[in-house]
Amino acid sequence: MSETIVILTGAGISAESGIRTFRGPDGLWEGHRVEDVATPEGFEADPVLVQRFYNERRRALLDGILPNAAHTAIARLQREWPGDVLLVTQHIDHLHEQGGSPQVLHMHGELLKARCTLCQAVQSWEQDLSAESVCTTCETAGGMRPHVVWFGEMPLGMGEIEATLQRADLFAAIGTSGQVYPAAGFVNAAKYAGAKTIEINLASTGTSEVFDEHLLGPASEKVPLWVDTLLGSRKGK
Ligand code: BV8
Repeated sequence: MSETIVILTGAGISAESGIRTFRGPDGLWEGHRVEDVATPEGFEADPVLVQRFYNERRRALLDGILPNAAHTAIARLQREWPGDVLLVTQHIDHLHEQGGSPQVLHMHGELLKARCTLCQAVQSWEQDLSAESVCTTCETAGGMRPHVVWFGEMPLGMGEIEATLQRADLFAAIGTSGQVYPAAGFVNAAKYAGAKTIEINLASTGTSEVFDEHLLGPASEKVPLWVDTLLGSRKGK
């Protein structure tokens, strides 16, 4: 029976595509901590500010940002690995899909989707969002928000993630600082299930000591090497 792999990616996988990470040197947005803007309270208090935070990121994402070699290498692993591969991303961009991934679980939602708080419909959305935006399902304005999981909100797909971690043989965390939960706890669940664990990152993180292995360097360089090694090891079997 082929091994099950769970991959968790974070903002670091898209850094070389030109998308700023959250906690790097430039990790603030207009002087705001993301934890203050990306919250239901923040949206309640200043919806125009929070919509602007996402409108600017959505516009930037749609303005020529392309996947990098890390995204395309993960897509190759998903296509060629004989066992199950569950790709979970904390990031809200669509670069895994653009890089060819056949499956992506966006546990923190998606920048290119909007949700109507009046009828709960989730819809693709590439324009700016505002209080005037009209839901394509209930055709009502005033209830549209980014389909993004804010701090204090329940991440998406947790049932599938937890069930797959329990049968994982290999867990890889790529480009994440391991500071946001529950994602940061996935490595412990994987280890508990007996999985081998690897961290691929530019630098060590707060959870580095939990991992069995580390690949230190840029994702666009290290992830293709890691995938080649994994697939090469299969060829011999
Ligand atoms: C929840 C969407 C419960 C929005 C995001 C105290 C202790 C423990 C937990 C908590 C606590 N207080 C509050 C909590 C819970 C909270 C939390 O974890 N807070 C943190 C700040 C302490 N978590 C939550 O609220 C979560 N929900 O717990 O719900 C619940 C239960 C029942 C019912 C209801 C609720 C929800 C969290 C989701 C928040 N939303 N994103 C948006 O994007 O605007 S999180 C946000 O951070 C992004 O998704 C981002 O991806 C994510 C994690 O950050 P990283 O991806 O790791 O990015 P970061 O910049 O930090 O790091 C980048 C890494 O890449 C670095 O390590 C760097 O070295 C590396 N890197 C850089 N360049 C490269 C590279 N690596 C390789 N190559 C490179 N080139």
